[in-house]
Amino acid sequence: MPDSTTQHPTTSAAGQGGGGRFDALVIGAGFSGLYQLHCLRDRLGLSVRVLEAAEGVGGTWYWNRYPGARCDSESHSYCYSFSKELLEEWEWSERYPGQAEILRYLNHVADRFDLRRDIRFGARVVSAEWDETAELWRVVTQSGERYAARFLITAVGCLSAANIPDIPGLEDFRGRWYHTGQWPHEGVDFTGKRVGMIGTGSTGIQAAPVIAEAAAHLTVFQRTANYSIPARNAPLTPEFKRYVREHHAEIRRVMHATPNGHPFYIEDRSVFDVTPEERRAIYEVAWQRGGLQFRATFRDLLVDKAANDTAAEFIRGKIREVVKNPATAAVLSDIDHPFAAKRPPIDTNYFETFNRDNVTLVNLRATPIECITPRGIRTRDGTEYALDAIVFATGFDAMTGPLLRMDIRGRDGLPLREAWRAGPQTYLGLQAAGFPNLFTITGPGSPSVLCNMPVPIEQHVEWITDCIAHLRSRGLTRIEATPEAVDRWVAHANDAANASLLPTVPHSWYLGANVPGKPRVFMPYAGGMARYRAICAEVAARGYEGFTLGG
Ligand code: NA7
Repeated sequence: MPDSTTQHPTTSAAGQGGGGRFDALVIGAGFSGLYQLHCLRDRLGLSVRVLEAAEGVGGTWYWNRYPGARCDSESHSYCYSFSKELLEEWEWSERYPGQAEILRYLNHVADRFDLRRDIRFGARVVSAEWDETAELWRVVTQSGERYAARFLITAVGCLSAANIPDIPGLEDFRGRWYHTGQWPHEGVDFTGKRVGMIGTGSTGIQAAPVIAEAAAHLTVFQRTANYSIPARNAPLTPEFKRYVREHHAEIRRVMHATPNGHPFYIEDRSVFDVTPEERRAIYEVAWQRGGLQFRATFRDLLVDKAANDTAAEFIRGKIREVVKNPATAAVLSDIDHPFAAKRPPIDTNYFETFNRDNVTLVNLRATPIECITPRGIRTRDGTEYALDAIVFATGFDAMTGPLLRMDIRGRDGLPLREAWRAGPQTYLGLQAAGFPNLFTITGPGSPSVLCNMPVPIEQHVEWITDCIAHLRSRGLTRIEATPEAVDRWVAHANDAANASLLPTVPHSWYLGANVPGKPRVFMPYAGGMARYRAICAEVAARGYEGFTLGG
């Protein structure tokens, strides 16, 4: 039912005044939050307030301004598809969109759909508590503003809580230090500086070549060696731009049919259907073509270790070919996990960077970091690396971090931190039992980070919108996942993960292993986006099976 007491505080083009009561509150104004606002306000006619900690829209792309920041999804697939006009009027310039271009795109979306007037910027949510009597979520921001709403939707992203490792001595470091996910907006000039970078995940692999070009010297501190495929980024040709303009519907069809939401199919052949020579030729073509499509060359790369070994060995061979110093090549190619079982990076000149005179690789497996000193970083063998700046490319408290950093309390005051003490437990990644009317876009248990993100985001947002419309059309005020449905989903998600090689990597952030003390639970749903979409549609068609509806 529409809430008759809902207020509509005064609006302004620059954002909203503080506090108030709404039909729905959305936390975050990135890809998810912007579209959720559009759907609830413009399709359902709800009063909605988006609470955003930053001073602008963009989410991930607002914060991650580190050198080389770029999306690993191809630009023609890394955008919304809900509006034909939006698809037709926006043209990407490069094969992979850079951070600045994506931020321009999201600002364009905010303006085009007149979204800013319902977003409160500079509003970091610190707590949200379910008021059972009033059937309202009561939300408080850092500055003490109070909000209330029947529905609360978190659009906080999966990779927004920075992970800064607790290395002794950081507070005494005399230089400057940065986390890639909290990069200064004015940029950082590394000219003439000695820079140390910790971390060789997707971020470090993007940043190292760009930092090395500016800095006097770059020292890369590698704990776990990583695979990377050349991105082969380039400006889009007029022909490709025309192809995209003329094939929007077809491109979306492919994206919706594939497990990862990318605009290409996974080849339906086994590694062992072809001869070793044919296989090598296939890998070579994929290597030259570049990008995540390398992973799609065979259907069994992510389920059969022996199949995966052939891709892994091919890439190790490439690293040894590219990197001239054999000792450095050995450290870079000494990779201890199956290819793509951790998030597979793609790069521009990453391995080539180690051929530069001003770049040094430190193998932390041989000599771990002991401490940070006032002058730099000291490793356990006593070597001190003198540095002017340290870059932490050390990733995020992924998926649960952004949710658990807020104090969310459900029925009977149950803290989400308690409910998820042994790891996140959700139904469809969208709801937790005991937290009525709380929806988590790309929450743990949804396909999220295993996909090209706009695909699950649009699906979740539309499903949530349809669900709220369903409740309102029947005069219902609440929906809550049942504990049984949560248990069944957790078991199904575990089975899906265990059918792949993904949970076999002990130090993966998919498992929460990068954050000390975090429960080791495989968090994203590995059953594939297309299958997930079908399951969600069936749940809705059966009257929201697995949820209790009331009011
Ligand atoms: P990732 O993929 O979590 O990578 C973080 C890197 O930092 C990784 O190499 C870690 O090594 C390393 N790390 C983390 N803590 C430490 C400490 N204490 N000492 C040394 N090295 C450390 O984060 P990214 O930002 O690169 O990527 C996150 C996602 O953003 C990416 O997958 C895309 O989806 C976009 P480890 O492997 O744990 O040994």
